[in-house]
Amino acid sequence: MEASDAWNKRWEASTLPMARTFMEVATRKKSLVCLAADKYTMAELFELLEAVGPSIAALKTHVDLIDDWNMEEWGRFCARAQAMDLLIFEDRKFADIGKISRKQMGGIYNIKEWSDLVTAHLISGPDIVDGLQAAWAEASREGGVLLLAQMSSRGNLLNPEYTSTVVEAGRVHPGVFGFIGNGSNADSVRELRSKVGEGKMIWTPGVNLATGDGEMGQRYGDPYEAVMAGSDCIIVGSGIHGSDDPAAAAAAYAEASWKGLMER
Ligand code: 5BU
Repeated sequence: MEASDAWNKRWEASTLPMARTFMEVATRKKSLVCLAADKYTMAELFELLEAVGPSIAALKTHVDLIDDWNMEEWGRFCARAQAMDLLIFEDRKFADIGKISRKQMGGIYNIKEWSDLVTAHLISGPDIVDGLQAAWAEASREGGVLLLAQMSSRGNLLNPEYTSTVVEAGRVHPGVFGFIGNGSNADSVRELRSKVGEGKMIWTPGVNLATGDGEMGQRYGDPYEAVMAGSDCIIVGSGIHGSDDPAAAAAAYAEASWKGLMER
């Protein structure tokens, strides 16, 4: 199947090349799954990637969680992810002013050199997106920013009015790849999609085949429901890496997400 057929309006309306790249990868792999690779050693990360790589379309990292992180091994890890046809997404949740966020793309982790996507809060204003884009430009690379319009955790402060403000600013910004939405609640995703329109991605954490409450305030909704409500990518961590059989779990999430896209 061609990505343009699978994604229809989203394909037509997308403004960022990276969004089309994602839609192509997802179509090749019949998966709208982004793995939240929340592991604490490089060996565990490599093992997880080998097991689930074929069933996922993107790899979400928290580079600062890893006890034995070093640039050499990280470079090999990213190269392996690219060879497995994955986008690399550092969930850094940048929030500072534009010039500092730009510099935080460098430093010891040098995120600008290997990330295709990063998350940011818009709390400091729209210049954060320009700062992050300037960092990728310095590295002669392209990237996309996912703005946090909603969160999955209970009691978060991103109320509907805040969500609307983020979407209004982000939907017209060429550096914005899309928005993070609350995958634990299909109605929230639907509401977010109505605000966003067709032109930007919505990616949703807080997704698990076992719905309900998770650890420390996390909440979970169903992957198929999230896609039906307008999510373009389900971000799944413990549902995959916490399973006894991560490869089989990843395949199950891929199937649920792809079914959602086909029916949507
Ligand atoms: P889980 O194991 O599927 O609960 O992991 C969820 C991941 O998504 C984890 O890496 C979080 O940092 C990330 N996340 C989230 O859970 N909720 C949010 O609102 C945002 C990110 Br933004």
